Amino acid sequence: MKHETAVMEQAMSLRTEAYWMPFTHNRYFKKNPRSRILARAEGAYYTTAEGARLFDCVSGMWCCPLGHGHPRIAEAVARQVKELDYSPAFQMGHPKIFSLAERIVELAPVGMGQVFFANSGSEAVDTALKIAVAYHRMKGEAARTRLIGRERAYHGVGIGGISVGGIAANRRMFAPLLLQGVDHLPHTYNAAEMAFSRGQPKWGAHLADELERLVALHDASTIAAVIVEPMQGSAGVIVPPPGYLERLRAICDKYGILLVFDEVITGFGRLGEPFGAQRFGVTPDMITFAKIVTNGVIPMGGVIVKPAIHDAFMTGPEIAVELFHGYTYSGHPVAAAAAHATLDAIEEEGSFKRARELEPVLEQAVHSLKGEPGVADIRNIGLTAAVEFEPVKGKPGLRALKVFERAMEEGMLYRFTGDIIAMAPPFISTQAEIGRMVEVLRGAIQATR
Ligand code: PXG
Repeated sequence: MKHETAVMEQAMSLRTEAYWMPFTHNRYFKKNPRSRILARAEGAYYTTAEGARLFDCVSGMWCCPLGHGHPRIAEAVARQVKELDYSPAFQMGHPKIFSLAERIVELAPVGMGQVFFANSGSEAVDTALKIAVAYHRMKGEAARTRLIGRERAYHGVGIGGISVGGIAANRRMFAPLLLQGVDHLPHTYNAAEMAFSRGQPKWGAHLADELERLVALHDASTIAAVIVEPMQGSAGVIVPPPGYLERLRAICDKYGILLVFDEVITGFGRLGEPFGAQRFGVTPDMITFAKIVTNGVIPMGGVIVKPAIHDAFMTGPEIAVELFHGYTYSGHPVAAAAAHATLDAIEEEGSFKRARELEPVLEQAVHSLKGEPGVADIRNIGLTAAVEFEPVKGKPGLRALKVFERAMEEGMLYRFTGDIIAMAPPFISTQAEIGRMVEVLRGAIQATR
């Protein structure tokens, strides 16, 4: 109890000046930080420094679906820190990272072969883009350097990631740094055609044919890779129409272009299957992952590749480094221990099945918000959903911010971006908790109309 009080007191006597917060309205936040300071977490709930209990509607930031303070993961991490806290990542190894790579390949769609480790989604994406360009060069096609992303995509904040990404605010400040030779597919969202769709919207598969247009424009011999999120999470749960990813796959095959799925959000169960690739039945050439792989407890990311990509590098003298890329913390032993424990827990708790079971519960509940004031669209797939509002005139983003703040007073921590509220509840949620998550949202929508 003494410790408990100390945690709370420390949180309440904050000096906020020195900390420059990421992706945050710093000045607004620091005017009244108290209600947004988290002191503790357990299971599907946070406790704020003021002692309020918040249901974790987005599993941290999409990364903690097994719940906070998971004993198995906590023990594995504590044990690992004592056993082997750090091991050099280059030219040395430790057992857990080899076995983890094997486990991740087993979970991945059939046909994947190796894993390259990084520490975040952003690093995973930049790693995948580098591997794509280098792969073609290894194969004697050094002119294949062009990368194709998609509008509204979020691929993290590295230079590569913002270049293939499609969120204007993340790009315009840094325009001179963006990679040359990048093009974008159109996003697949069209409110008139698909508003209030449940799961995959029917309309939009033809938008994949835009890739044919880009190939005609640039010539296939200049294009290295196409990268897409199978489901766009950050943009507010934009779900691919049936046939869309399949067509991207077919066009990439036709022209020898690598297809990368950025599964930082969709990897490890969010869509009820290990990866989005399995959910949608399309196998890419590379998969990036992060977040759920360690249940968010220790940072880890990585890229899963097909053996043909890996093997293309395994030429030249045996004593030469094959890929001049990697991070001090690639395959960190504590992250590896956290990931093993997470995968153990996923197996033991049947987490993917649980996400599949809860999917219709969430779908049913969230679509009941249709008709509430200002609700412009509702989207869902797997254990994730988004509610989009008509913006307040001249003040984009204000509506969702008000709903977010109101709901926090009622014990719900959603994510908001623009005028969208996103939900991605923990796999350990009960049906009643999901019901309440949506009912509190309804109340907040009505109260802030
Ligand atoms: N790719 C995808 C598809 C992502 O969603 C990243 C890369 C970057 O990962 P790192 O670990 O570098 O942040 C992401 C991250 C949100 C939200 O609420 C989404 C992300 C991060 C923070 C918030 O939508 N996605």
